[in-house]
Amino acid sequence: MRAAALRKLLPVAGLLVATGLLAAPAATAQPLVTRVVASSLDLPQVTSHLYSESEALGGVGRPGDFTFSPGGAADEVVQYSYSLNGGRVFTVAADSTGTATVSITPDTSSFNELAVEAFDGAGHRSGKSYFTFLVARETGSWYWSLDEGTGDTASSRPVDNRPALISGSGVTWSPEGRSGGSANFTGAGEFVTGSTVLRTTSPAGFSVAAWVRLPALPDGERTAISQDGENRSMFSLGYRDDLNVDGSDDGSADPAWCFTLAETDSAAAAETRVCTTDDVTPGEWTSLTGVVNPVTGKIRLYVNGTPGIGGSLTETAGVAQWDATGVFAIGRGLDDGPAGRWIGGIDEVRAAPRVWNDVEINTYGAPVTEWPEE
Ligand SMILES: [Ca+2]
Ligand SMILES: [Ca+2]
Repeated sequence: MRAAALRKLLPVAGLLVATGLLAAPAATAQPLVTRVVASSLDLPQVTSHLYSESEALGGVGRPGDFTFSPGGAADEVVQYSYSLNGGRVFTVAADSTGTATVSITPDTSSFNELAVEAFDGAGHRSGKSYFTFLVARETGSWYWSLDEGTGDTASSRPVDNRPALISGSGVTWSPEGRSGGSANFTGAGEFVTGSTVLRTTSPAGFSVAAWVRLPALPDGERTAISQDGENRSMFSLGYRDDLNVDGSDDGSADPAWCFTLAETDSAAAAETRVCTTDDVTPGEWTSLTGVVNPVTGKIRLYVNGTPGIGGSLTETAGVAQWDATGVFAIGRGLDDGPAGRWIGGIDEVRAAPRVWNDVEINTYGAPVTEWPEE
């Protein structure tokens, strides 16, 4: 039946329902293809923790939570139907407040359209709300192999529009690293990009990772990777020896891997941090992965992959509280000037504008397997 013809019939169908000559759809039934009840509910509201109507976020295959709520305060919604991009129609029951949250995985980048309709217990329906959101293409991740071996620039992949240039002194290339070549630092210089890499307050969160090697445990805080604000690194991933991490009452600080977030862009800012004393071994290549997840409200530090493969996971409540609009640095932090310059090796640096899953963390961060000799 053509839509125009259907619309002409709708008032008639509504009259039939009102007079009991035609049954209204049951609350738990699949929504009918033909509209038999005139709209009497307001269009439902649709929000998402991750996806946005104005900014490309997430990615194809990246599930996001979507919350449906009644359009009108008096609407007693018991069920929603929804479909993505005109595909299969699903239903979900509303809770006692008339809201429902579902996980939906976009199947295409750029524009996606979610159609949502509300139903009450009397079989009234709202008509469809359309939530159009933008899904990011998988090009917003950055990788610096540090394989160059010569010159003063580390190029980025998959596109080289965030090359990192050497500044300061004491930065040299090494033909050996975790994979291919790497960079060595003496605590006097670093690599910096020409512009910002991550939007640190993105609702999709972010993941940053580096393979690091400390020939000897250095003094003080040492930052492998960070992103600048005006005065302070918004995050820094690296080594510290100024915190009592092991939880005992010994009162003494411990050598530790840490992922640190500054709560404001000031030199004296309070910090949210996760640290571990696991696998702090001089001379060993070690993978550090820091993850900021705004959906769970937690920050995490993984060392040598997830616990599922023998790695270490430490987490705490925390979110990125401000946008760091400065450069991305490899080999230093920022704290009222360059701070915590690295002394040792860094390799295979990555930055992703989303939360890595366990497979990605382990693909990146699993230690090189050393088979026992027979
Ligand atoms: Ca490398
Ligand atoms: Ca201690």
